Amino acid sequence: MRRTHCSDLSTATPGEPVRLQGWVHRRRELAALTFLVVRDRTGLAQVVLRPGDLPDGAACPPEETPVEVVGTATANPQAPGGVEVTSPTVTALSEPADTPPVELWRPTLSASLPTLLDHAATTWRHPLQRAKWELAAASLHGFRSVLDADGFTEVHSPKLVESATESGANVFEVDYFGRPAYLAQSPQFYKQVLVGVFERVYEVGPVFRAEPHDTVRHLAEYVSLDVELGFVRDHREVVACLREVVAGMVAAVAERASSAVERLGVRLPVVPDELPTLHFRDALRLVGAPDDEPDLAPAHERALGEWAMAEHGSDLVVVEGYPTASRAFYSHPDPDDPHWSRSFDLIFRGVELVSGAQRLHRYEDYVRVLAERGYDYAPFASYVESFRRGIPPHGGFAIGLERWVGRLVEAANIREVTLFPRDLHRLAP
Ligand code: AMO
Repeated sequence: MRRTHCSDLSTATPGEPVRLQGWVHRRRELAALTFLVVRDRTGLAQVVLRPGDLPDGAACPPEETPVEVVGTATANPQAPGGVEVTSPTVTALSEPADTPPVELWRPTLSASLPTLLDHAATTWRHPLQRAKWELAAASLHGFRSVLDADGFTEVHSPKLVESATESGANVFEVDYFGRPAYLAQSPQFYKQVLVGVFERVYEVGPVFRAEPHDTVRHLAEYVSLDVELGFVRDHREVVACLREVVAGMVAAVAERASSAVERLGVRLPVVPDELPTLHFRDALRLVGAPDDEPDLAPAHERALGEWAMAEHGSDLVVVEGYPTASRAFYSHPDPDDPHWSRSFDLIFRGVELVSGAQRLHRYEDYVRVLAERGYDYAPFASYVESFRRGIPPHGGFAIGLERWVGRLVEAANIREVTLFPRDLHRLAP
């Protein structure tokens, strides 16, 4: 007999035999009846046991037991979807040794964040938890679809590398056959040199940051959605690509994760044709920060998010032209005033979601900038040497997946939307 998924039970013909597989979501034992709510990946279904449905002496399986239920589809207006399973044979497929750490059948999870995280393998089963990752999965689909349709090639780059890419301090060092290596902070160098092969590349993968701070928006490992494209005139072309990608992610969430959107009450952002854009200099003025501030603080980003909503009705705002000295060495300076760079950040609901830039593409510029910044050439040699073989003007960006989902659901803490977060204190589960 074919498996019926819980969400399809409502379309079963009354009297039809059905076979469900899932977990016991809730068991309610009344005087004459026992109600089992079975949960599978598609939803919930009600099973009704009457005396005699269980073999003599057998107990009804407790919550979170994986079960197979074979029974009869029966119309009942009070059941979810109007159909329930009656006269069932319930077979436990494995016997949980423990009761769940939190009651997963309750409509909302009332456990503290540490409890949710300590028991993540179980607590992610809750429909509201699962829904968050459904947003992530749909977003990834949208990200890939837009880029696949636009001539990009998906790549995978090494995660064991010989130099830091973003800043010297925040790297995890590992022993690589007796010499030091690092866990990649980003695929930055590889995506740039692969522009020399494929013109347009993207990568979805884990990156590692030895973040010394305990904040609600930093993880020690996160999923980076990296994009790099060749033959660009300036960073504005890169921002235009970013706009399409974000619009595609929102569209995919709306289309593929509509029930998660509904369950979580997600307010999907409207992505304007032209993203509101401010120069860094003007952004500082707008938030009342001193002119010589090298970067935007989280409070500034929050204020810019409020400004974008008040002035443009937009959840998104681009800040471009950060000071060259405060961006990574590979950022392209503004040719009209090299104090500023052709870099940008995208702020989503008051939090930095994306960093990007046009990059340097000439070998001599890399050699000069590394010397100016006092960096040792050797760890960068293989990357920089690639620029001697003809890499076109290019640029790109990276989106932090967990930040994206975090802002979509307006979570207070990035850990709420991360399957198995890694941070200063957490290495398990
Ligand atoms: P950056 O370091 O700004 O840029 O990172 C890009 C985006 O990644 C996310 N992010 C993080 N998410 C969770 N925890 C962290 N510790 C963390 N750090 C960063 C943010 C951020 O905007 N190579 C450049 C990108 C590029 O220019 O293409 C880079 O990695 O959403």
